[in-house]
Order: sequence, then C-alpha cells, then structure tokens
Amino acid sequence: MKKKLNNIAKNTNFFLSNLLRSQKKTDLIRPMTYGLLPGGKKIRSKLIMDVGKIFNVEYKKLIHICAAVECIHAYSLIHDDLPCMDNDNLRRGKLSTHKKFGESTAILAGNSLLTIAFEILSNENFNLIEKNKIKIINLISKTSGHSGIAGGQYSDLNFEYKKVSKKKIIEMQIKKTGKLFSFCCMAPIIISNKIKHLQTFDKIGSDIGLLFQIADDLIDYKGNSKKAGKKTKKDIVKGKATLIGLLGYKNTIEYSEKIKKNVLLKINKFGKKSNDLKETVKFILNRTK
Ligand code: GRG
Repeated sequence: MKKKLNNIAKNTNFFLSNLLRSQKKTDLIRPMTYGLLPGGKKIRSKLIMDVGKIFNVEYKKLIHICAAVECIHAYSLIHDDLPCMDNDNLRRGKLSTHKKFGESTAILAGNSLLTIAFEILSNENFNLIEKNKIKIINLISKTSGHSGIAGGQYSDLNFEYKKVSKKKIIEMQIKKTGKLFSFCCMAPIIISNKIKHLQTFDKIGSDIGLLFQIADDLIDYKGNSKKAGKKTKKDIVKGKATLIGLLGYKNTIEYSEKIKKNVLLKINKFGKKSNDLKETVKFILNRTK
C-alpha cells in the first residue's frame, strides 16, 4: 500500500509542478506552490486511481481529477489554518502558509488554488466528452461550496463548545470531509459511463470520508505531533464537536470498525479489481499521520 501511495503521490506532484511551472509567473505562485507541494499523503488521489481501476478508466484522465482534487484540498488546508478558522501554525511538517507568507497572501493563494482546479478540469487536455466534463465540474462545485466542504467547515466552527448530537456531528463531518471523498469515488464512474453505480459509490465515498475524519480525530486525541506533522491534542482545548468527545474512545473505535466492515462488504462485490480500494480503506482507518 505505502509503495502504491508513494507512486501516486509522485505522479500527482509531477503533474502539479508542471502545471504550476506552465502558469504565468505571478507573485502568488510561490505561496501557492508552498501550500500545495510537496507534502500531503495524496490519499484522495489514491482513491481516484483505485475506483478508476475498478471501472477501467485510463490514467491520463484520472490524473487530471487527482490534480484538481489536490488543489481544492490544499486550498481548504491553507484556509483551515488561518487564525479566523482553526489557527494552526504547523501543516505538513512545516509552517502553515499564512505563517510563512502572511494572512492576506495565504487567503489569495488559497483562492487561486481553488480556481486552478477548475482550470484543470475545463482544460482541453482533459479529454472527455463534453457532457461528462460538465457533470464532473458541476459535482466538484457542489462538493466544495456551502452544501459541502465550506458548509461543513462552517458547522465545525459553529459547533465549538456546544453540545451537539451524533447525527449532527456525522452530518458535519460528511460535508467537511466526506463529500470530497464521494467526489473522488464518483468522478471515475462518470467518466466510464457506469452511472448505475454512482449512488453506491457516493455512499462508499462518504463512509470512507467519515472513517478518514474519525482517524483524524483519533490522531488528534492520542497521536504524536511530530509524526502527524501538525499540532495534536487541540480538539479538547478548542471544544470541537467530535465523535470521540461524544461517544468516548472505545465506542468510537467500535463504531468505525462497523462502518469499515460495511464499506468493505460493498466494495467486495466488485471482485479482484477492488483489492486496491479495500487496501486504501484499511489504511485510512489505521493511519498515524
Ligand atoms: C475548500 C471549498 C473549500 C473551502 C474552505 C477551510 C475550509 C473551507 C474547509 C476546511 C476543511 C478541512 C480542512 C477539513 C479537514 C479534512 C482533513 C482531515 C484534512 C487532512 O487531510 P490529509 O490528512 O492531509 O489527507 P494531507 O496533508 O496528507 O494532504
């Protein structure tokens, strides 16, 4: 798994550095590059490749999706670290972008990474039939905005120091993290025109996102800051609404094992070609960074 993930990370980074190199040399390119590269596990890219394998989608198409997703993800991290959001000084083992370049620059570099994602997907080199291209751009737009990542982040901040139900925490985490994972699972299906599987993979993606977020909360709860490349043990101090906070450590682990089992069962139906995806799901829950 580690080897496959490193390989995908290398290929995605290669695509992204070429893309940045081909851009006009503006003053924002340096902070954008800093927030985007290198670093980052590229787990979302791995998911895209894994689902692409199940539905026989060619690499040349998938890598554009990976690059666009990693730009949006990097943007969300840059903004997430800002003082008005989660106020973190450390990200991917180095100073967060606003600490290195200042707040206004970090905001603008983040915004520019968001728009570059759409530049990638609307580029003619991303060679898809127009109908599918529009479907993908439409889906990633919904994923990123008020009913997805941005909306989830709003709830996350809004729930601080409040008593929040399990249902509401799960809803928040699915928006903040799960929607982008769903997009990663759905985009290869749109490309391959196997639309009847879309709903199943929407749910598989949001469940994987939930597992990913639970693992993130576990890392915060008992993880090592040096290993994680970011500050840990912040959630309690910040009064964050998390499943561990609500259910306790043991129950959260039990809950996540149940979700994992269900997801693996669903994926199993796709036979041998789904082995990489199954591996990724297991990795996501057991990760330490
Ligand atoms: C992106 C549209 C958009 C809006 C910005 C700030 C914000 C609104 C959203 C924050 C969302 C956020 C940061 C969710 C947390 C997801 C998460 C656990 C990130 C860590 O992901 P990893 O571990 O990071 O994959 P690496 O560094 O490995 O890439």
